[in-house]
Amino acid sequence: MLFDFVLLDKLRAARHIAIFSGAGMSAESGIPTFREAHTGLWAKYRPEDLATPDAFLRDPATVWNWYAWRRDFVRQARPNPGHLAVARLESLVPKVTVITQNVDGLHQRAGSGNVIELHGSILETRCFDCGQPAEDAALAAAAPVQGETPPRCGHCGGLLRPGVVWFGESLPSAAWNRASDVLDDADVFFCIGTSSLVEPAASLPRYARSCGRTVIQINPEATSHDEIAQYILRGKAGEVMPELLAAAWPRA
Ligand code: BV8
Ligand code: ZN
Repeated sequence: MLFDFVLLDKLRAARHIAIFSGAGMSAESGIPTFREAHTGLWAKYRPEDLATPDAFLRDPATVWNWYAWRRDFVRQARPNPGHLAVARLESLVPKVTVITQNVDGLHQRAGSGNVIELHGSILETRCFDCGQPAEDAALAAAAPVQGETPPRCGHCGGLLRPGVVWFGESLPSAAWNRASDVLDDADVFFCIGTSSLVEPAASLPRYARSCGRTVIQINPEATSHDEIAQYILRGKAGEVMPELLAAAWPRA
């Protein structure tokens, strides 16, 4: 892939690069995205039937087991060259902040040290009632049999739930505030592997552009963020990101 020389200069001159990522960042790690027909996680289910507090209260076993299945998927997945290139940026630029919508922890496992999880983590579990985090050991011991209700909280007996942000739930205010602060400071704002449909996260690239940041879109498909990106790199994260770093820092 050939890259615009001005873009390469901007990357080399950047003091702070923000990486806003969605499910497409983890697609090449084998984790299904949400909206791709047939393979998408939600091709078979509707989000409102699984990723909401009401869905959980209506059918805790089904929701818990869907997340338990996804958690196993995530645990077996490996960071892909896209995650590794994002992590490598930290050795090439003074500051890198990853703002991810993903709940799989793959940016951290790739070595990124400054990751904001806007939608929580599927690897964390807490009590639906008292919010107390549940330790992994307790979880493993109480792993549900298909169709049984989720494990219970050791503190109040409430049902345990995945540590993710469901639809209709507010994003963690600390995470949202940290992400919003990045918009004021980053020079370059990558938007990688997101369909830009889920709010309020999807507004971040738009805010970045309105704050005068250089916005770079990496996605094999067009999305609404194409309109606000100065650079559109049509391709897969695991292919484009390593090539972009090699072009910008050929001797690094
Ligand atoms: C909230 C965790 C306040 C759970 C997720 C306006 C303002 C505020 C709220 C709303 C609003 N409009 C609507 C809402 C409500 C709702 C919403 O956005 N609904 C949508 C469906 C319209 N938002 C909320 O409820 C949020 N809360 O706003 O709180 C509030 C409080 C009370 C009442 C009302 C409001 C909470 C949203 C968080 C939901 N939780 N995840 C879980 O994982 O199960 S969202 C989940 O879906 C993901 O985390 C992710 O964020 C999103 C999926 O989006 P993407 O990551 O973009 O993935 P997708 O599959 O869609 O796209 C993949 C892309 O990758 C594609 O473009 C594809 O082309 C590309 N791709 C594929 N392969 C590759 C690739 N790219 C690069 N390389 C590749 N190889
Ligand atoms: Zn509890």
